[in-house]
Amino acid sequence: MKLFALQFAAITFSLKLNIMEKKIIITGVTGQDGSHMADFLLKNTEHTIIAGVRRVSVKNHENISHLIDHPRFKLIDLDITDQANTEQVIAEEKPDYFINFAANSFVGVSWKQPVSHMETNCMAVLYQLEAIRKYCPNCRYYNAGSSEEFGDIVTVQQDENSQARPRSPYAASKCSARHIVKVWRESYDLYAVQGWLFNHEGTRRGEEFVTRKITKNIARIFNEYRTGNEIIPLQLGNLDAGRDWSDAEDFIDAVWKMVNQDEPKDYVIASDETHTIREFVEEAFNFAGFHRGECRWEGEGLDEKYYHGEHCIVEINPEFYRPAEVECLRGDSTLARKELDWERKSTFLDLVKKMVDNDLKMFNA
Ligand code: NDP
Ligand code: GDR
Repeated sequence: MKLFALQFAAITFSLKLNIMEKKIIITGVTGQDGSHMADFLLKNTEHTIIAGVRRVSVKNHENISHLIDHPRFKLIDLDITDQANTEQVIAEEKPDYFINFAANSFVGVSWKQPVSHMETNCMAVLYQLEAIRKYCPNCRYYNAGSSEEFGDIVTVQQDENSQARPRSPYAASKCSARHIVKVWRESYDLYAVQGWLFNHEGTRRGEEFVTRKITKNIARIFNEYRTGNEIIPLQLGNLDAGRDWSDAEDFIDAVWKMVNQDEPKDYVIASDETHTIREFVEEAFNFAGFHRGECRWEGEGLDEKYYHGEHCIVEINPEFYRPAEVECLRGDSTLARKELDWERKSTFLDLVKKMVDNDLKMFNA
């Protein structure tokens, strides 16, 4: 009787902490968010991670190399654009959760590859939900939505009721996926959600995204100064676009909370602040020792340049402008803070400093 009571108490405790072992498929683990989610779940739960990766000729496992030998981390082949592959994986694994971070995630290239964006960011979601409906309808499903869906905004802050006004093939694909998630949720009573996550960055951010491009190039320029080599300026596009930036690590538990509510619901996750690319540049150079008082902007439009003393350190290259721009974004995460009891930990300046410090260290390692 005593043993039974002890066992019962242990089970209740496990349920409370959500530490009963479950099977979680995560896609996009080689990328920023998927790798952080795998770290978070291995650290905070007893669940097994089934990490779906597509075959590539040269392995790009930098973000997950520390997890490869973990006993609860299993790599499987999964190309999310392949319906047969998706169905076979879901039928075989019957996961308790499916967290879909895989995507063609670079907005800038989506005008050049619109079909592949639609296939990866939208059709893949349909394949996943259809397979879940057939083989494991109790699986909790998350698809990564985006603030880009709000596009040419009509309100200062964007929340769960803001209109979808996409400005790129990427954003259109995320809006289409959102409709699919909603229809499958309502038609088949699935637990399926798609959060609107605003920009989130960090030391695992891809190098073509503007924040990482800035901090990596600052490390290079810092080194050119140090070694007395020619200073090659960093080339950027639109400096005056505004983004709502956060630290990616702060968003992971918001996603986990989103898939663990009583009822499925979509939330905005954001810092609720806007900063321009220009501000990011100034703060990042400042942290690297190119102090604001020693730097100045000169010129206008495509001729604008940022100088440190006599050295040009930033110039404009029209190649990095987009056919249509999302000029400004600023989230309103009131609902998530209230209902998910979620709070970000890092400020904008914490994020800039963390990225600069990391890249300076990496460059000079
Ligand atoms: P990343 O670009 O860092 O990672 C994308 C991942 O998707 C990579 O692991 C990539 O694998 C994988 N992938 C792409 N195509 C396929 C495919 N056909 N089959 C299997 N895997 C594939 O993105 P983030 O981590 O930054 O973003 C995660 C998700 O969140 C994306 O859906 C993105 O659109 C969305 N999002 C991101 C925001 C951000 O600010 N970071 C904000 C809002 C939404 P591989 O390594 O093989 O290329
Ligand atoms: P975004 O991120 O398009 O917001 O999508 P990105 O960092 O690419 O661009 C942000 C803003 O910076 C301007 N910009 C430049 N951008 C890049 N990449 N390179 C440049 O040289 C440059 N110069 C200026 C852009 O015009 C833009 O206004 C990211 C991705 O993670 C998406 O997957 C995600 O959905 C959204 O954030 C929310």
